[in-house]
Amino acid sequence: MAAPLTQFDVLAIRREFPILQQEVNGKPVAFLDSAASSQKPRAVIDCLEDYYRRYNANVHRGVYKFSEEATFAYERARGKVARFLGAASPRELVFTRNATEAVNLVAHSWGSANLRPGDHILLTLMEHHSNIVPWQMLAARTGAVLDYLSLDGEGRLVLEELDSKLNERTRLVAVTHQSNVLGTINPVQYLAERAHAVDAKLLVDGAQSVPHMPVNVRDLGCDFLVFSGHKMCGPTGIGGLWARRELLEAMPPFLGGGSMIKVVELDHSTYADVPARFEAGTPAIAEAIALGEAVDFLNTVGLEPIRQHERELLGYALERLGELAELTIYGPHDCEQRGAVISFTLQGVHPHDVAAVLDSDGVAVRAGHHCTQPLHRHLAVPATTRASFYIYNTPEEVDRLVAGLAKARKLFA
Ligand code: C6P
Repeated sequence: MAAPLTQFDVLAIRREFPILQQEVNGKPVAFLDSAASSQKPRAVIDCLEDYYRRYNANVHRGVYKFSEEATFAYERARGKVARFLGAASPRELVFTRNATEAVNLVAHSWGSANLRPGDHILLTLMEHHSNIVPWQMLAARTGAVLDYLSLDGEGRLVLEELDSKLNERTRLVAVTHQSNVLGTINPVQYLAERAHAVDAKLLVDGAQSVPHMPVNVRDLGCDFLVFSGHKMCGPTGIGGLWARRELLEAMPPFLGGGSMIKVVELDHSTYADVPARFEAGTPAIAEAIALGEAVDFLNTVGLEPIRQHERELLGYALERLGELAELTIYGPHDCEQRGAVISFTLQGVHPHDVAAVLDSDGVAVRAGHHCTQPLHRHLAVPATTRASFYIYNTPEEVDRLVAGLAKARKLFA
């Protein structure tokens, strides 16, 4: 029996997503892979089309009508996203291609300018490769040293380790706000306090939190926050870096080229003010504008109701999945400590086979290491199957997930 959801018209929201009106393998699609990339509402799709049909032109260059309109819409989108994150000013928001590019921007620019041999960067075992590999590359360039906070049996950070792993050599703590595998929501405010107590900076990977819960950078107390538009109802190819203004202003450019300069001489250049300094070349104009539209959409529904809806779905899913004896579920048991991402293994069935059986019933999930090989090594499994929920998912879809898993178990038993 499906559990009713309170005060959240999920069916009305679903109708805003054209792709969800389709059938897959003869069944209505149950899209349970929003942690990889979310679906897009009609307003976002229309916004992209409107730009190309009505005022397509480059930004910050032309004085003609299309270009002025495009520039206005692009900068208005920056303002919307900045407000959405609680930034003090739109100038603190740099558009990037995605969260990955934003981490690389910080590693190249801030990292190369501030890290010395022997300095420490503290990560955690649950990080996505995007929040590991750029720091490994930075460590190789600078002689800095990486360290990792470990996890307890429920996939939560072992915070006691901060006493020994945070010290006067620590320059940066880089941590995911919400794990894309375990769902664990990390205590970012506390980590900010602890990092600042040793004069280190805190970078928060908000790829999995910004789409799903209210995120306010000033409340979090972090120094950098990265995110991806495609996971929050926006297009692919657009994301961002929020950084404290004084940090951003002190950072050297990452990529050189057009739009990021003041004056170019033959042998040197001076650079534009932030955020233009970090947006070399023609940006993803339509995508940025449509990300602003996605933010409007999320604000209309409300981030608190979205979190509440997902918490209820998560609770229901954990309860129903708990009925399957052969299933191992990873991550915290308490819904307050996790987001609506559930990774699991089904005894005797390969995670990819589980996903294939679910797909045959129109249920889309992801299988693999989810770009978290160190975490999967820690969990001692090569891969997991992952169901992740968003604004448009229903309890009926949870029921179909559970039925599909029972079917997979039977098929492979
Ligand atoms: N995780 C997933 O299926 P990009 O690719 O730059 O938009 O996002 C990278 C990223 C960074 N941090 C976290 C916590 C993430 O979950 C992701 C993307 C997807 O879990 C694709 S691997």
